[in-house]
Amino acid sequence: MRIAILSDFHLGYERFREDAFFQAEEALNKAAEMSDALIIPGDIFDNRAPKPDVIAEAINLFRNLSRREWKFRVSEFIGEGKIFTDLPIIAIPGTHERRAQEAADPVDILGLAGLVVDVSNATAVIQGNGERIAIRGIGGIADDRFKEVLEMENPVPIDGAFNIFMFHESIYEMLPFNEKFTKLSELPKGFDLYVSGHIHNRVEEKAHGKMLLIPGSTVLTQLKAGEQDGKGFFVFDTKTGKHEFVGINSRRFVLEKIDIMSIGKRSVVDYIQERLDAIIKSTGGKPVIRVVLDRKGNGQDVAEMEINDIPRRYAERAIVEISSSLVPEDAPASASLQERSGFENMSVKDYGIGVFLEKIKASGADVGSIGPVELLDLLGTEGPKDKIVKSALDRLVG
Ligand SMILES: [Mn+2]
Repeated sequence: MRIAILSDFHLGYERFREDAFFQAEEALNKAAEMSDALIIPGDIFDNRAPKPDVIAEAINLFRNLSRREWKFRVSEFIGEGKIFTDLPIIAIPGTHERRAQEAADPVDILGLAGLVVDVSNATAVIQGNGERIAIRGIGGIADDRFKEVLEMENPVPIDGAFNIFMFHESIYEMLPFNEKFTKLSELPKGFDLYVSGHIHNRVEEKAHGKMLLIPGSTVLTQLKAGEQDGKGFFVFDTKTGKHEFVGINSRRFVLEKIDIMSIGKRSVVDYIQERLDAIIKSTGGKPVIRVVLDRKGNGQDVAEMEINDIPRRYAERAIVEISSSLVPEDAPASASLQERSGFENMSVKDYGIGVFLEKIKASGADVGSIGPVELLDLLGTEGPKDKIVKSALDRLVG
């Protein structure tokens, strides 16, 4: 069976709203043409409470897929929840969609509408052609709780099937700046293929000797070095064990570092524009170009006003951002370099959670079994405030 792995569409992402939709559409349609099943490891939506028009967009996308002639269907569902379709389109919510445990998240809506099979905490089996493919999912949760949930749920493969473990989490080997992140060796054993979302650049790794595939997002979000590769998805063939990456027509991102010292006597403005022209020519379309000026040299007379005017001048052809490198003249040891790259790699939400955790720790408050991250989620739930506070208190002291 050919399994397509697509992730992190971020439908409704404000900055590139149209890109998010059209690139997800292209990826889904292309993947459906090429494969027998689609598995989506989280962050279909950018937000846990998407606006109605974003939900409508998503329903349109998935309804088109549901009308295709799928050769194989979901034949078994083991675990929590219910399914309302047997389409071989299997998904979990990611961290962007996460809500308090009992609350419905937007992937639940797609599940209830019979457009996807939600394996947040369940296994779906697709049967056909003498093969059984079992997909065990765990929806995105806070990084500091993942190991605990793995212990509690103890996901195990099913006998006589090709077993896929699907999750949505930070992995230490890819993001080596927080000891709490799960290490490859800590993933549950015995699966034939591991699949995750969350990381927005493409990753091909091994876990317990088997492939771990992370396709990356289908839309630009973080604008960091890893997002310079084109976007797309994986197709994995369970018969041969081989996989391929299939590109989509996505807006390109280029990170251009310019060391002002190296330009010599030439005009900085001219040099930047030459680079921009060359990049636009090579990427096609209207790329996002982030220029980082390293001003360590500082000896040059830099025409600041003219530099600041470049993005406007290129507005028709590219989305240009120009900033100065934050590396101080006497850049300190590598430890703080690591810290900086850690911060670069972190989403605003993860950073916020980190701050909340520190504050709670410092206050000495005991948040017991609920854990600070779920408490934060619960307090952020929409609804009558007295009810939310009461249920938070119940979880804290009850
Ligand atoms: Mn994401």
